[in-house]
Amino acid sequence: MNSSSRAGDIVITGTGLFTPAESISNAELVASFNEYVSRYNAARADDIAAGRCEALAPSSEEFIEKASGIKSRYVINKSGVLDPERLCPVIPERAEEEPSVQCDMAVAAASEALAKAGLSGADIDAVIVACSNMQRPYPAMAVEVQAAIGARGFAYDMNVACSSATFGIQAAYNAIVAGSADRVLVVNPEICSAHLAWQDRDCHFIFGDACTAVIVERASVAKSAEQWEVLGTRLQTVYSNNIRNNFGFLNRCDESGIGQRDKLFHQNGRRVFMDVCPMVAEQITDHLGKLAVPVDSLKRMWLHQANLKMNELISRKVLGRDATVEEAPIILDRYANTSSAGSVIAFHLYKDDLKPGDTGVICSFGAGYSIGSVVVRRR
Ligand code: CO8
Repeated sequence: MNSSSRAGDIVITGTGLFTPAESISNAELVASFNEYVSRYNAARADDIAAGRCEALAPSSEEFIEKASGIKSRYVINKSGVLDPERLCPVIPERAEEEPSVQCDMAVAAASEALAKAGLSGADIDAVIVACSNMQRPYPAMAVEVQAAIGARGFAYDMNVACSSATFGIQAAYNAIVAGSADRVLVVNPEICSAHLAWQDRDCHFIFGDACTAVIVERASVAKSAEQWEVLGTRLQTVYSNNIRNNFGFLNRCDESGIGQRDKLFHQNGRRVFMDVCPMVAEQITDHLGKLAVPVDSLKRMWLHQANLKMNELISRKVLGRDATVEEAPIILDRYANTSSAGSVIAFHLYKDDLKPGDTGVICSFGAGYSIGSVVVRRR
């Protein structure tokens, strides 16, 4: 391991993406949801007629696409989600000797990132699993991934909801600056389908599953021809209950709360939209200013992928005009919101055409509230 680095010595050299094999279109989603609603209302017809119970309202493809820009989403399991009697993925538990589901996703994404960086697992000396939901509290998923790829050093899990990837990249950057690692793998295995209330029409369309991986390393040891110099990272958190999930290990200590709606993702989506967009635009603008990167030289914004209108508004505020699809690429139309993976999917899929010297920003935002920006320049 080398002594500590200065800013400018740290590069992103590889990215990877695992996309589940199955996907669900809005038409399929709405058909199964509306079947669930018909059955729910029919089973309670007398109570609904007598005003003792409220009828559920159907969902619509038109609303989903207009409100969010989402057309389909990838999921680990489709049949369980679309079964109107279940509306939850079927993901069988595995024996303790088998790799966990999140480890499998992480290794798939990491393998691509390692190959792109010209590295093997043994070259990595720190692994960070950064995502919204861990499938178990311990042993850390990151330690399992570290063993699975044959990495050295240390590993740990961290969670900052949708901002986990950028917070993970800053943690990797800091580890290299401090001299505690040379090459860090950051992976974001998001199984959002397992934390989504598919019975709730306000949010049943929002999320999908995916895993991304990023290799952050000291420039002096990097082997890859493709290098993205990290010009700077910035994080911000402001406490809010507007996006929340109360699932946790204390739930069993109060039986009255077990299985209640608040133990899955819930949000005040409109409030989130209004609160977060200005904060994100201000952070990007201020961060670029501090790094002396003129806004009109910015070639790309790889934004968190939650809502099309949010991204249009944020990029308009930053640029002072509408962004083109090249400047602010969208992947949520086919992936939906994959939490922390979203901005990295955009970076992974839409960076190859940029030239040496071109600058862009990876920016995530979500629950907490949390915002992370990573400004990169192609070498
Ligand atoms: N079909 C038809 N109508 C509907 C539907 C539907 N499916 N859903 C709602 N409606 C109705 C509403 O009832 C409402 O009717 P009315 O006007 O009569 O009251 C009307 O449509 C409008 O509803 P909304 O005001 O809710 O609609 P919006 O235009 O605000 O759109 C969105 C809703 C798309 C949710 C939007 O507000 C949004 O995207 N907000 C931003 C949210 C966001 O980015 N959240 C971040 C969450 S991610 C994160 O950080 C957490 C990580 C955890 C991940 C793991 C979990 C799974």
